Amino acid sequence: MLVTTKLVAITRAVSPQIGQCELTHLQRQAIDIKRAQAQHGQYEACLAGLGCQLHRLPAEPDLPDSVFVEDTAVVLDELAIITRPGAASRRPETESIARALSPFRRLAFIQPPGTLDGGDLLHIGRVLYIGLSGRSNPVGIDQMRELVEPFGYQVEGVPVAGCLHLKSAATQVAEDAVLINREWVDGCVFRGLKRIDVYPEEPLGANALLVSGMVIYPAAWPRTRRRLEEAGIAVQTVDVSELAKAEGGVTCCSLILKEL
Ligand code: CIR
Repeated sequence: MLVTTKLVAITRAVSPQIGQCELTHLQRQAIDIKRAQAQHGQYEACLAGLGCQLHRLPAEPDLPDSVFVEDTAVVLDELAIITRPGAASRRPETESIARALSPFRRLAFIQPPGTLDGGDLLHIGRVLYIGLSGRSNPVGIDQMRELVEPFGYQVEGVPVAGCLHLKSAATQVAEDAVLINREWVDGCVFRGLKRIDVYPEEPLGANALLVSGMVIYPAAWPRTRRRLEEAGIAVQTVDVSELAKAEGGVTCCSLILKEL
């Protein structure tokens, strides 16, 4: 009998205040809200097309970065960990995410002084690579380790430099492969996995979202896309240029979980 896993994707509508988002490595540029909303809608349609059941949360008008739901939680089969985002302005985003996740998983919480952004967590098999970034601190990583080790996960703290999160620098693009910008993270961290380098002129191209065997990938990085395709990886592109002005990528706009 063929058993297919059902996936749920939690997303949140773009805040009309997204223009006031946190920015670390980018200069502020005007964001066209209508366009950002349309791009977000296409991203959601892409997830639905790949079989995800969408669980769409309403916009949080007072929380500019709240479309980037990935940063607020880490969802494993065994439990969901509600994070404590590194940027104080983003901490109120977690309350509604905890509510949305509670029907699906037992919840645990990162506690002060720990900080952790979901964008720093790369989950491959039984290993959780966690970026030591400007957003996630060693206390947050230690708390994660304590929460997940009883379930047989191994936690590896990974220094990242020059970018926002670990998943700005490396993401999984196949069962045995990562897409990586080695300027921002040491490639040796992923020994044992195939490493596909971003095209040098596309440093922001390492953020890809693997869903049901398909990689959702920004249209902005065609030369890196070609590298993925040459490696035999199926890619579906989305235009997320307005969300990218808020320093968001394709992983950050959803929380994807197995329906158990
Ligand atoms: C922030 O700085 O927190 C937001 N403007 C962007 C967050 C993007 N999150 C992600 O890639 N996981």
